[in-house]
Amino acid sequence: MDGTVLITGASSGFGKACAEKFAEEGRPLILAARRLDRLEQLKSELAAKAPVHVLALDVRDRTAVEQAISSLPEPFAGIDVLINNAGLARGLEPSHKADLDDWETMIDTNIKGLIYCARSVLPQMVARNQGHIVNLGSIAGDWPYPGGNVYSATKAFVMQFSRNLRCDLAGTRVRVTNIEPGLSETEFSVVRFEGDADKAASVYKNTEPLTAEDIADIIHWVVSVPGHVNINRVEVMATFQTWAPFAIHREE
Ligand code: NDP
Ligand code: 8X3
Repeated sequence: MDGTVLITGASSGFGKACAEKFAEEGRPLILAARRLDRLEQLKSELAAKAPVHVLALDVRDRTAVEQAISSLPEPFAGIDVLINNAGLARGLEPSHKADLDDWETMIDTNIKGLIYCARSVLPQMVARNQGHIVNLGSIAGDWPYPGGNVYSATKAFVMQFSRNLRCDLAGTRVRVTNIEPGLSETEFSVVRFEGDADKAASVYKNTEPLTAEDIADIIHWVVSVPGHVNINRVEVMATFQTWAPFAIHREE
C-alpha cells in the first residue's frame, strides 16, 4: 500500500514524527491540526520528499472534519491510512477536584474527534476495499492510575472502539490497529499541565522515556506488514516504566 496518509495532530509529538517517517516513502501526506503555522513549517521541511496538504482542523468540529475530508484535492483524495492521533490530557487532579471543562475537552477531542475522523474516511476505505485506521490509545486505556480518571476512560473507549471497528469491517481488507504507548516525551505533559514546563519535565526526570520517533517507527511497522496481517493492538512502555502494586490504604 502506498497511498495517502492522513495524520491528525501532526503539529507535534507522535503525529509530527509520523509525518517525517512516512515522508521518507514519498507518500502523499495530509497533515491536520489547529496550529497551521507549525503545519506549514513541517510542509516546507518535507517538501523535497513528499507531496503535503495541510489542514487547519479542530477535530472537535464535526462539520469541519466532514467537509475537509470530503473536499480533498487530488492526489490526496483517496486516504489509505488514517493515523487518528490528535488528542490530549488535561489535568491530573482526583475526580472530586477535577475541572469538568477539562473532562469535556478530553471527551470532545479523544472520543468525539477520533470517531468523526474515522467515520469520515471509512466509507471510501470500504468502497476501495483497502485502508488502515491506526488509533492512538494509551496504556492508560488498560491500566488505571490516580488522576487518570477521564483521560484514561477516553483511551479505554479508543481500545474498545478499535476492536468493534474490526468486527464491523469483517470481510473487507480494511485494517484497524490500536497503538497503546506509555511514558513518551512529547508536548503531552506541557499540555496536561497548562504550559507549566517545569512540572512537565518532572514527569520524565531521571528516566529514559519513549520518544515520538519510537512510536512513529512502530506505527510505520504496523502499516507496512503484509495486507493479510492485522496487528490489533500494540502496548509499549519505556523500559524504565512498569506497573505499580495495588494500592492498599491502611488505617492507623
Ligand atoms: P502532543 O501534545 O505533542 O501532540 C498532540 C497533537 O494533537 C498536537 O499536534 C495537537 O495539535 C493535536 N490536537 C490536540 N487537540 C486537537 C484538536 N482539537 N484538533 C486537532 N488537533 C488537536 O502529544 P502526543 O504526540 O504525545 O499525543 C498524541 C496522541 O498520543 C494523543 O492522542 C495522546 O493522548 C496519545 N498518547 C500520548 C502519550 C504520551 O505519553 N505522550 C502516551 C500514550 C498516548 P494542535 O494543538 O496544533 O491542534
Ligand atoms: C499517556 C500516557 O500514562 O500519562 O497516555 O496516561 S499516561
